[in-house]
Amino acid sequence: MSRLVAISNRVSLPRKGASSGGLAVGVLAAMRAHGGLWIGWSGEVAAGQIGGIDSTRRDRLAFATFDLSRAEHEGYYLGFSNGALWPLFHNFLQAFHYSPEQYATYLSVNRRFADHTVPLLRADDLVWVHDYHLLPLGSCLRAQGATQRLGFFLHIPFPGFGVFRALPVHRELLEALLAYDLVGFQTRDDLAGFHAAVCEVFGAAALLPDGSVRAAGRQVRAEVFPIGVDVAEIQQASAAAPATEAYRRMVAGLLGRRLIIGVDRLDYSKGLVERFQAYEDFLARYPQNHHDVTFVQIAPLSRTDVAEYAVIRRALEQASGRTNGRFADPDWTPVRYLNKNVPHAALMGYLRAAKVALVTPLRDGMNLVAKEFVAAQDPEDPGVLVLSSLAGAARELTTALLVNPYDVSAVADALQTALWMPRPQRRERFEAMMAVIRGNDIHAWIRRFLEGLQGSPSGRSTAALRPSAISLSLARSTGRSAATPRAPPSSDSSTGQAKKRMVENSPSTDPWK
Ligand code: GDG
Repeated sequence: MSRLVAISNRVSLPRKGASSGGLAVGVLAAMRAHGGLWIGWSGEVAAGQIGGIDSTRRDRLAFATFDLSRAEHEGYYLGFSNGALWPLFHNFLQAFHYSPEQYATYLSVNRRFADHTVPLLRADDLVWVHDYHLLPLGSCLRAQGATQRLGFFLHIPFPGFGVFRALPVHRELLEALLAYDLVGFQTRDDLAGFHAAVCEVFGAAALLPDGSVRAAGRQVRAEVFPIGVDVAEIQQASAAAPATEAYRRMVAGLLGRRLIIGVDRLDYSKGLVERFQAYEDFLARYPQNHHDVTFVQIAPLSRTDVAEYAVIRRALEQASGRTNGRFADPDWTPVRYLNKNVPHAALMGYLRAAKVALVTPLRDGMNLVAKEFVAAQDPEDPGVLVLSSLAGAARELTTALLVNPYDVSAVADALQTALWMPRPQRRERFEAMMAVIRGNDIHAWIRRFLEGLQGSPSGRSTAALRPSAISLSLARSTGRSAATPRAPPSSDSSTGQAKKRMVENSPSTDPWK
């Protein structure tokens, strides 16, 4: 098989016990299965001059990383990616901020990704680009002459056209996606959103009967590839967790009370405020559970530089304080709220120890925690998953207790139902979900996407294409001709000029995106 080149905003170097967020879980699994090269931002913001690319090998995998300048970090990462695309694609228009300057930086950083990538590519590489930070990367790679098969996977939802059109550059970005050979989405809802946008922007004739899109001189396949989890690894880790110190301490701290668990990056899309309200409502309306349950919410901080995240953090501190103030006794703390990163093995053990998982995002591309919770259960005595119908995972895990996360009292009722559900019913629901996540685990996801990409008609004919709107826009923003390939970056670690730095995932500095 061809070499795999994965490109994502942030490269997450494998580290023993390290936390791997949603995207990193998938990319790392693909790298481990196929070998190859992972290219992306180091996670470092350079104070002065930005260097070239840093190459390193870890666990027999190759990584090529580079730093961002402060202006790039602000405009591309905090600004357009996480201040415009993330909220918009999750239907949070109140948090959506658009700035043409940030968009220009987003485009120029995408071009820098291409600058670093093109010199490293081999003729028959399969290139797999991940997520919303890099929507126009395919177009940038093509503009620099890349003829390899290019695939793109969107980990987050694709919005309906009524929302997507609020982005002033929606047409340009949609057209940029056509530079790929294969575009993948988490659910059929996301694919439908993409198709709707294609029909609105390019006309209904652009949508072919098999779901491919033909427009702007390109043809691209578009399909659904729901991401999965490593079921076997989670089963092993969760079963072995009782031997770990972290697990023993957590369980000892429960004093025999039943555990309700939530695990989420601290993000407004995860519905944490509403979840805390639901738990408070549950304690108020079902007092028979007092002293018998503990709700542990693990919520490591993320994107702390984006204003909306500071707001949500304060709201959660208030909500947990209010619930504990209202219901706690000297010998019972109803909510334990941790802004901490828990090691993976212990986390899988916590999931197994829990009687109920509250996975109630207001919007989520998939939500791996829901699948991890199912995989981690003891098949003889499984816990119950309370799952938001607005998470992509709800499309597959249909025997979870599905809830609307905005309906706080309904979530409280579901929690009560889950805690008192008889074992035969729990097993029946669990077995149905297990069959789904086994049949579509992380390995199946990787295999299906890469087979799809390998089978795509190659992008070799692109030389004949007219420059796309995006390459013209890039040219405008940098004063360069769209048709002129850019010289590879001069500084490379192989020449010894690049500054060498070991990059680690710091648990407190956004290991995910
Ligand atoms: C994006 C999309 C999509 C969380 N806390 C800790 C920890 N985690 C791990 C979980 C899980 C991952 O992080 C989170 O994945 P999610 O899927 O829940 O959410 P996002 O990070 O928003 O991921 C999402 C995903 O990409 C994949 O396509 O499902 O919809 O938003 O694996 O276990 N891991 C450790 N300690 C923690 O404290 N070790």
